[in-house]
Amino acid sequence: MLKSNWIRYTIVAGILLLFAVMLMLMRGGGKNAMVSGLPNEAMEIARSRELSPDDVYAALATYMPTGRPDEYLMFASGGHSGQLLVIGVPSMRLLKTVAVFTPEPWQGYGYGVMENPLQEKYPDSAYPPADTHHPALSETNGEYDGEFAFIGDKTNGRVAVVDLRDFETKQILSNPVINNNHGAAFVTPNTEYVVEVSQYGVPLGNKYVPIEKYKEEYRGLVTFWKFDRKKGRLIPDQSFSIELPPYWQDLADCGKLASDGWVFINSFNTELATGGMEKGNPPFEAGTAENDMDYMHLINWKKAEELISSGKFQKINNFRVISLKDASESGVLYFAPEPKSPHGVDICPCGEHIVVGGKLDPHVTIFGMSKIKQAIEAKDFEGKDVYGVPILKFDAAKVAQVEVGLGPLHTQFDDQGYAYTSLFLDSAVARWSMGDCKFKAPEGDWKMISKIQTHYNIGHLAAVEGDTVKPSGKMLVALNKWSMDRFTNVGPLLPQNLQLIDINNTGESMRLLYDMPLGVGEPHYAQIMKAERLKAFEVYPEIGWNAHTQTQVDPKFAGGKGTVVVKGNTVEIYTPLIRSHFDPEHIEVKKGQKVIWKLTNLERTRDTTHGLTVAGYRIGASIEPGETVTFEFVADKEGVYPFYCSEFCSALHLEMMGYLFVKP
Ligand code: RUQ
Ligand code: CUA
Repeated sequence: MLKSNWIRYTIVAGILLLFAVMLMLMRGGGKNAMVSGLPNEAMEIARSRELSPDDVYAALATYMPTGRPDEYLMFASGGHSGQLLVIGVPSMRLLKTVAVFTPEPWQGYGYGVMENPLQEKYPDSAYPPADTHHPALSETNGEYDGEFAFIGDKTNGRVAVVDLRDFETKQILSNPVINNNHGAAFVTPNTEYVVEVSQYGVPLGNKYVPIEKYKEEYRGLVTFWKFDRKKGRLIPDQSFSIELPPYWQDLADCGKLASDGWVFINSFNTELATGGMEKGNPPFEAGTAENDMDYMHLINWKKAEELISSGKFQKINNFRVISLKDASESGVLYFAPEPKSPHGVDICPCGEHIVVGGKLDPHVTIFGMSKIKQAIEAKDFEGKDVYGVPILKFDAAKVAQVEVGLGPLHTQFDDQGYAYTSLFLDSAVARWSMGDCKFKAPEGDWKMISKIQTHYNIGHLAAVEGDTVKPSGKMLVALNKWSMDRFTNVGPLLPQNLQLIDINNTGESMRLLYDMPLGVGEPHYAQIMKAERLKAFEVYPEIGWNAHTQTQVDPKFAGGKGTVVVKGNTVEIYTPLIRSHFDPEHIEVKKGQKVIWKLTNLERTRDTTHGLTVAGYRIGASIEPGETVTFEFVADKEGVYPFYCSEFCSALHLEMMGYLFVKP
């Protein structure tokens, strides 16, 4: 064992030497000392740190020299933090926390800046806690286009829009019909719609109905939020929902190519369990797990659009909703039986196969879109559920089942015809081959191939562009719920563990490359995009830029001179910012006056952000090069309040300050 390790060390040392020589050649010479010294030094480090050859391989595969950007970007849910995290892959460096549902002081989000949706929606600063689950990158023809990201908040049934030109949240919408979600957000192949699916059955429209009427009056819901790419906004007036039975709808995926026009949603609790263990009823965990089969919901959203345009909808809280009856009678909604308490549903790259992980079943079940369409055409139903929804025969929709292990949840795909399913109970990733699919593996059969252990309790996994029409393969990240013994103990609340796994070498087993602890909340899902797809601003395009509308506003503020205009009881202040002063530096108002304060960053150099905080007032801003931000507040506390630039922007940054005088 030891001996073979040393043989592998020698190989690694050889590779390092080769690297060094290549580096030297690329640099046209270089310093001989570095080249001849490197392998020995590296060997010494490997020896003294007791690194195995696998460790050295992993280090080489993930290390990013300074100044070299990552090839991929992972957009991960920030879980309870309510935010969206941007992580470089393969280095697993956290690049940004995009403030979405929760205030964020550095970005000045939720601290009085008028130009953001949090301020718009919660002017009283009473922000509800969020629980983000599923980020979705915008797509064009089923590929990520690098323009927008969407993310769902499970707790409150909200969906948000992030513009990837500046990585800022532009819109937050609460579902008007239902107050929780889970299957959100998912996008259709051209981002026509952002899909949001409810989780727990409730009375529609936020009213009280006793639980005894669960079957009659509680419902599930899927909402299709129309996305206007030009405006960068979801448009409620052009959106609609479809009423669903009060089974608990779970994850969803949008069809593409062969299945374009369809959305697939898993469900459990087809038992219609209503819980109440304190009253002697079976608890939810038992009541929802009695049936051997639940129902995958097949939704034809193009048909649904036709119903909407022919006026076949009702309005709930002024939002268009297609009734369950209309949906099941007019070909919008079908069911296909799916094994026991399923969780994830994922569509293969060509759109033909729909993969379901039944969390209480050791198989993934693969359904075929052609078979489903034929069965619907032939009306080959086994019957209807209690709400009148036609149910396809299992065998008429199913293509194959692959036994992958315990607790299969979610599936991703690579470019070689392999699928990867997370196994929660096994704490592992299963790699299996795709059979009769356009993306079929060399094995040519639906077959289990190999497994890799993860640490621990994996939920989602994300492969590079692994849920698009063109997966890239190469790497995947396991998003583990527990980290247990992986890191230094930082108290009973432990970080989650994101593990980077090399899936490049299909001939060999998968390799674990990197553990990234994440201590901000549970990142449920993530998507990994090629970084080259991004077209982010380096600085805002014009001076006087409103980041919320992405337009230049009020060019008069671009002039660069500070002004104060008093109109009755309102004081309007225009403050340009440039290294290293505010203009004006003295702002005098009378107690009780309303202040409208606009600040513009005149800088055109990258990264010259100025900040603003004001003592005593709940104000915080990040004013990026070119940006204009606005505050409106009543100066209701008399006194002398220093305000200062909160970004270390220059050597005289500490001098970049002023006073707000609130006179009696
Ligand atoms: S899910 S519990 Cu995406 Cu597996 Cu939310
Ligand atoms: Cu501007 Cu510090």
